[in-house]
Amino acid sequence: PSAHLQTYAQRAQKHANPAAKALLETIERKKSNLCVSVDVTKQADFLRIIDVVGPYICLVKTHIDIIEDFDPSLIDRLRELSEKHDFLIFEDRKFADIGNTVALQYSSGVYKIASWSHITNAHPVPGPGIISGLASVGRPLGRGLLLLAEMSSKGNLATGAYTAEAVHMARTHRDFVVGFIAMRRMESVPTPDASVVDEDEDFLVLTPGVGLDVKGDAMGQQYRTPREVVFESGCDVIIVGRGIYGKGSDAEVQAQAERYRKEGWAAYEDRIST
Ligand code: 5FU
Repeated sequence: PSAHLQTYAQRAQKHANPAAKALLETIERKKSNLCVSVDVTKQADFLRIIDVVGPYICLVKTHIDIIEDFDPSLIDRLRELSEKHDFLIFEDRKFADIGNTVALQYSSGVYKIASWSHITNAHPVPGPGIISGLASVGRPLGRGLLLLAEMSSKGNLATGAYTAEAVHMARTHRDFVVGFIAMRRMESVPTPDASVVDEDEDFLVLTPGVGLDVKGDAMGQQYRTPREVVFESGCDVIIVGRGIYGKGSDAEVQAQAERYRKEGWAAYEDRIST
């Protein structure tokens, strides 16, 4: 059967990439396909929110460059929380330059992303050299890469032939590209070279633009429900930001995390039982 009709545990066994395997195993163990995006600008808020939502998530998504009072000890605290609560880390860096530059951006600078982020992502716009550059740093560390094949925002250009080329690039770099940021499954996307098609293809699909209470924001974000994303569109992980951390008190943030975890998991259970 197609990957999205198998259990996360079954799929974990087929993945050779350590980050993809660990993510699938964590999802199964915690019964959570929820990734929380913690888009706040102060270290203290960042750590407090992650400690509150930690029990309910498989993955935390960061934009480390929005933290105003960043210092390297934040990474130690983040690592401690990831061990305490058993989740992985995804820096949503959206690399988008030539291979040589992204290798430096990934390994070096203030953030040294490759040293702590199990998964990161890249725009395919520069061509396959971006994968080679990131892989030269990330593969020896057991990291995984997601390509942005689609986006959630209104009017985005990642559609049609661009999406198909992104999928093709992933199919030709399976050792490091473990999946996509996309709004639906990508198996049926036609590839320009049929020789790279694998009947057992199993790319992870992580999907932002998830919300239960509102349909969008004032800057083009568009939300769908966990059921639309996981059950109807076959995606693997729901990424929720303001719908969870934007709710005020710790108790309310915790309640929202549990709510999205439950919704996402029920949608998955219904999907694999159909
Ligand atoms: F690749 C993408 C995309 O297509 N849409 C997104 O919204 C990434 N995102 C990220 O997911 C975005 O940068 C935010 O960090 C997060 C969504 O946050 P929200 O508060 O749930 O809208």
